[in-house]
Amino acid sequence: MSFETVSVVGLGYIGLPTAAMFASRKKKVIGVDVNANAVKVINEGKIHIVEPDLDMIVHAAVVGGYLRATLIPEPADAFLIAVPTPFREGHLPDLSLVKAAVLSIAPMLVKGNLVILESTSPVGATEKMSGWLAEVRPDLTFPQQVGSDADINVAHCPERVLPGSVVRELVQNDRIIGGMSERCSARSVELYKTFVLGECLVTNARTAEMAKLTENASRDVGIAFANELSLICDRLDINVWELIELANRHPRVNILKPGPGVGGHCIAVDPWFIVSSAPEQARMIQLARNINDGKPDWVINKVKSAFTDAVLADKNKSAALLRIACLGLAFKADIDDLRESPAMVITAQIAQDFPGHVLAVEPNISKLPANLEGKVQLVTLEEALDQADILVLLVDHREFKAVEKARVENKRVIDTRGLWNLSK
Ligand code: SAJ
Repeated sequence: MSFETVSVVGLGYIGLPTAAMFASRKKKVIGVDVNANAVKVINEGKIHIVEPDLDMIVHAAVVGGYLRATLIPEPADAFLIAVPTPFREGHLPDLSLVKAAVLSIAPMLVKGNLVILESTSPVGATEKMSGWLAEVRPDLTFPQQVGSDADINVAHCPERVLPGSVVRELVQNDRIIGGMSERCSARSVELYKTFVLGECLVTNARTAEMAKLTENASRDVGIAFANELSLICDRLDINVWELIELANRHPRVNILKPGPGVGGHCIAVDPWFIVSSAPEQARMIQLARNINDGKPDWVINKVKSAFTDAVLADKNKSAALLRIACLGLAFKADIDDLRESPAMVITAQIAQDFPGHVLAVEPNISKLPANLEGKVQLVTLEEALDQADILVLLVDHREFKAVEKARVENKRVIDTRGLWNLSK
């Protein structure tokens, strides 16, 4: 049986583009979300998130009648679970949203259905999910019971797309397919081949889970190395950006970039799923997390010293008139996503330490988030360059890259991204 109807549960940064991709290949797609506003917006042919090119694809899919969003699950041939898997107290994985999602589709399941967990998950989560389904549907068989003969096929196929390039990467990236049986994998490959041009690489569910976590932990460890270098170089009076550029000219060295810390919902979260399942063995992965999580405090201390220096240096200017401008609030360049952003953490802390002194520039938003409202002043880049005594460059947005060196040379600059090649 081929897949006529595909249901995607969770219409966020991954679920919505995935739903739109199936719809663009003329599958009937039922998108499910608990957020009534998201459902409404999507059914109007619009999107509730920012991702290049996605608006056009969703619009075409909805207008063409291939994509429909709903609050209540409906029967389908395949169900894809793409809900968040955050961590809770103590950096332990929280699978409650996955559980709620699979229990909501459980009553719809019929023999021949395929259920895929796309959400990044700790090792063993797919088996757990299949166990929850088996508990509430004793009338059906599952792969943990009868392998490839199961009524319901179950797999883990983690998404690996980069926010900002989701539409292209969904199609072009290779896809890891971790079936709970050979048949589960074969059915999943058949489904993804609807739109994936990359290779579908078949493995088991546990390896697929670990592969996704490994990719992000590998990047986190790489960034931690770069962040550690930035602290060492600061101490030794060496320009870390020049250092990395030189070292990277070695044919087998490729050091990532230091920054103000690691943000986003993936790289700063996923390594903890490895740590929680093997805490004694995952020593480097845990240390990398701590190094990256410690970077915002280091930047905040730099700002405090710069402020003290500025007060001491300019006796003619009242300290009350000093302005600190935080450039960038998003978690990375050229996006509007402020969640889990080290730039936000740093700006909020500086605003608390220096009330009345802080300006913020974020070209991708028009309104400050609630926690900064009334505490910092959202200004344009020009205003910040005119008014600020101290510039804290937090995000490598293209607007900031274009700033001429002459505009910033006479200010105290804390350049966490090495954009202006002034900082050590
Ligand atoms: N960062 C640095 N230095 C670097 C690279 C990144 O400080 O050299 C920082 C960024 O500024 C940002 C954070 O790391 O705060 C993460 O940004 P990112 O662009 O590296 O990654 P994400 O979180 O947007 O997306 C990652 C990707 N994973 C990998 O590249 C291994 C993506 O492919 C995954 O699909 C995504 O996580 C996910 O959903 O898991």
